[in-house]
Parts: sequence; structure tokens; C-alpha cells
Amino acid sequence: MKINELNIGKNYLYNFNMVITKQILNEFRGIKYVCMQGSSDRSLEFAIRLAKSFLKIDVKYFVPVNLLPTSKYKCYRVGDILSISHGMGNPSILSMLHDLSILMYFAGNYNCEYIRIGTSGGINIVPGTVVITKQAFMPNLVAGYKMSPLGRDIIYPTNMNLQLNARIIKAQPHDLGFKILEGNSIAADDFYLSQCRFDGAISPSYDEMNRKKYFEKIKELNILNFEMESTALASFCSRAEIPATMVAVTLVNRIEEDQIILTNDELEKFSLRSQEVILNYLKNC
Ligand code: R2B
Ligand code: URA
Repeated sequence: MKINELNIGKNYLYNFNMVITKQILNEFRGIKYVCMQGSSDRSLEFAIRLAKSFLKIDVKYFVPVNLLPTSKYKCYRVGDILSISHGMGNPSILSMLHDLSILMYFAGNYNCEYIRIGTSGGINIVPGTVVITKQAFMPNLVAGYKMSPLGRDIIYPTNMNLQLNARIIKAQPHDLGFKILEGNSIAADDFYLSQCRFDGAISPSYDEMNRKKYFEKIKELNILNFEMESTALASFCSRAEIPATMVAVTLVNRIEEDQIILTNDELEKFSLRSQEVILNYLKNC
């Protein structure tokens, strides 16, 4: 992990509403794996699943403690694993990644891995398939993440860590019960127009024909899913030299549908698949 030297001496993390004290550093020391999910409820559920798998306790009597004194993000620790929420979209995950990485660095956790466990809209694949991202694309189909510091556009590389991907895939049992595919992802600016849906609140500037052509280009680039955070995650982690990747179950095949028409039970079952893949990996570590 490589952190901006100017941060030495910084002791307030605004987005975590946290002053870095010795006690805080002790709470976060020894973390090796950071698992992130959009929703704070899912981070809590995952912490309970981790406790059930690794601590061998009766989770009926176990309430994970949130380590962040802010309403923006929630964070739970189980052994050397953190389960943290990142909110929705690139700006939300990116702000969290800065505070988290400063904290990890000062706590001496220089070698931790970051994994986003998510949901997504699949492209030409059966819903329920889990996608592991190799490279993240912007909606204009450029592989990279554009930022404009001081008004000057810079496109940062967005490669996920392929060794980490290989370790995750290798850790899966033969009877997993669903498919895992490694491919590329698009991080869209929203759920609707940036993912070329027709069912948002504003009329789209495209029609079925243009959309078909766009989907054809997507397929040529081996892009398998749409979501909203992969470019920020990949570019941040490449620059900070943190091994990172994203594992996201697909809830819909966007070639066929815009709407996600799963029942709550199906949605829950599918969402748990990405967690299961990472749980298998962590058990193997
Ligand atoms: C996947 O699902 C969310 C949108 O509903 C978003 O955070 C993402 O990347
Ligand atoms: N998350 C997204 O961003 N898009 C989808 O279609 C499903 C989940």
C-alpha cells in the first residue's frame, strides 16, 4: 500500500467522523481483508456470516459492533476481516476509500486486500451468474476513470488485481451451484440512463436501435455487467498499490429486460451468491 506522505500527522478522517487515536489504531490493527458492499445492512449481515464461519459462535447472541461514528458508512470487524459499506456510486466509494486507506496505513496494515461484493446488471449472461471484474470501463467504453483535478482531464488505469481474481476462482468448490465468469464491467453514473434503460424518469436520448449497437460493442469488449463503483475502486487501488477486485452477481440480463423482476426471496438468494464466493475465498486463506 502506498499512501500520500503529506498525510503523516493528519488525524481527522472527515467522512468517518473519526479522530485517529491510539485506541482507534488498536481497533483496526491486523486487518488483512476488507470486504465492501453498498448497503450497511448487507455489511452487517456479512459480518454475522463471517462470525458464524470463523468464530464458531452461536450468532443468536452476537451483535456486531459498528466501528464508525458516522451515519455515512458502517464497518464491522471479525478477526482480520473488515466488512464495510461504501454507499452507492463512484463518489461515495472513492471518499470512503481515502479515509479507509489512511486508517489502514496508520494501523500498520500495509498488505490488506480490498474486495467489493456487489450486485449488477448482466449483459448477455444468465441472471444469477457471478462476475469477477478484470478491467473497469467508463460508459463511453474507455477503460479508465476520468478525473479532472484543476480542470485538467486525467484518465487513470482501472485494472483489477488478476492474481487476486485467480485465487478467488481457485477457492471455489466444484458444486457451487452457479456460474462464475471473469470479464470486464462498466461503472455507470446512475442506474437508469447511464445503463441505457428506458424505464427511468427522464426520456432517453437513444432508441432501441442505438442501444442494440451499443450492446454489440460492449459484447466485443468482453464487458459482462453494469454497476456503479468499479472504475473508482480499480483506479484508486491501482494508484495506492492495493490488491483489489470486484465480485458482483447479476440480477437481470440487460439484453432482455430493464426491470429487475425478482421476488424478494430470489433477490436475497442471488445477492448472497457474491458473499458466498468471497466467504469460500476467505476460508481458503
Ligand atoms: C449496484 O447496485 C447499486 C444500484 O442499485 C449500485 O451501487 C451498484 O453498483
Ligand atoms: N445494479 C446496477 O447498477 N444495475 C443493475 O441492473 C442491477 C444492479
